[in-house]
Order: sequence, then C-alpha cells, then structure tokens
Amino acid sequence: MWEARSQVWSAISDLIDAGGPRIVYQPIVRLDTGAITAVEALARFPNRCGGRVHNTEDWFLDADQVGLCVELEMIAIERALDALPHLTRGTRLAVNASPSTIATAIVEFVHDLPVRNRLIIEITEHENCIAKPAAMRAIHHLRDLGIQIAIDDTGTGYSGLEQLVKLRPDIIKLDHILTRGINRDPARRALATGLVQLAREIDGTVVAEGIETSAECDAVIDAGVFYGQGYLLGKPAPALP
Ligand code: G
Ligand code: MN
Repeated sequence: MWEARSQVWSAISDLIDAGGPRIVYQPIVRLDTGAITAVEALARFPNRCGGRVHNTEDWFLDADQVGLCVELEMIAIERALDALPHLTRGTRLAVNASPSTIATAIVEFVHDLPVRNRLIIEITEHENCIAKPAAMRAIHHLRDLGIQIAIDDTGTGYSGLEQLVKLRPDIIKLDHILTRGINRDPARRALATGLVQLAREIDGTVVAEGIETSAECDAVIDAGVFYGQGYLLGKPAPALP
C-alpha cells in the first residue's frame, strides 16, 4: 500500500518537475456567428502511469490521493497561461481549477498577472465548493480582479443547482452528458432551457459543452443557448485556434 502510494507520488512529482502536463486548447464559440469568444486550456498527460492505463481524470484523482492535486493543477494552469499574450484580441482564456486550488493558490498567483481580466476560471465538480468558506472568499476576490467564474460540468457531481444559485457564476457550462442527444430528448431540452432562464436572472451565460453533431447544435440554439464547445465546433489542439 505504502509502496504503491510512493510510486504514485514519485510519478506525479516527476511529471511536475518535468514541467507538468501538455496543454491543448479548444475554442468556445458564439453559436449564431461562429466567432471564437474564448479558448479552454485542457491538460493532457501520458496515457500510462507505472504500467497502468491512465486518463486525465485518473491523474488528478491520483494526485489528490497523495496530496499533490493543488500542485498539479497549478502547474497545468501556469503552462496554460503561456498562451495568454498570444490570444486574439477580445478572446478569453479558460482554465480549470478545483475548489481547493481556488481556496489556497490561485488568488496570489493571478494577482500580478497583467491581463487577468481576460481569464475565466472554471470550477470543477469534484468537491463541494459552497461548503468551503475559503474557496467562496477566493471566488469573490477573483471576481473583484475582473476574472470571470464558470461552473464546469453543470448537472454532474457537485455542480448542481444549489451551487448555481449561491455562486451566481458568469458562465454555466452545461455538461456534455446533457448535450449528448439533446435533439432527441425533451427532458434534456427542458434542462437547457431552464438553465438559460436561470442564467438570464443572474446575468450569466450558458455554454453547451460536447456538441458533436449539427442536430445537437441546432437543438441547443433552439433552447436559447448562445455559446458552445465540442468536436463539431473545434477539437482540442496544441496550438491556439
Ligand atoms: O471537464 P471539462 O469539461 O473541463 O473537460 C472537457 C473534456 O471533454 C476534455 O477532455 C475535452 O477533450 C473533452 N471534449 C471536448 N469536446 C468534446 C466533445 O465534443 N465530445 C466529447 N466526448 N468530449 C469532448
Ligand atoms: Mn472545463
């Protein structure tokens, strides 16, 4: 057990020492014009760790188990921010961060960032953010600095309705599970429409994630969603779109 943990710890600290994960960028698009409004930075890892098959989520789960999650997220964010000076005018850069990282490391890091008002922080769903006062304080602070807050993967994990009404995020990202087949499912359409209405009330916008077909794209537009992301609109790629 101890041996296994120490192997995981070594694999992750080696990766951090080597500069962290690779970063790819995926466009977030205005659905009526096709214009790119933002780019999400996504971390990409070796697909094996110590002989085991490992996806991105496995790497972050392992890091969490050995107490390196904040370090791993921060190095991914630092690498992602390399793109900030190269972004096209008027586009924003979205990075992913868990409530623990937001509570402990992000504020200090972004404080001296010159173009921080072009940053979006997507809160990932693995922990309950609203139950963490330090994360909530940090989120207020980030907003005061001009940073937009998105709730990632809305509809799954902790990214639920209570979080939406308490955080009142600038951006609600509709999880791809809810976008998948939305053209064939009135229940998914009703959820999307409801979130659009909620977004209006809180002065936010909805981004539909994981749009793969034009039928899904048409259905989210019909539901009143303005922005989208997904393989149909642009795949994650090493260069900025
Ligand atoms: O958790 P988050 O929403 O930040 O992660 C997005 C993940 O979904 C990335 O790993 C990205 O590569 C993947 N992704 C992006 N667009 C699509 C899509 O259209 N379909 C599917 N299945 N996955 C997607
Ligand atoms: Mn995300």
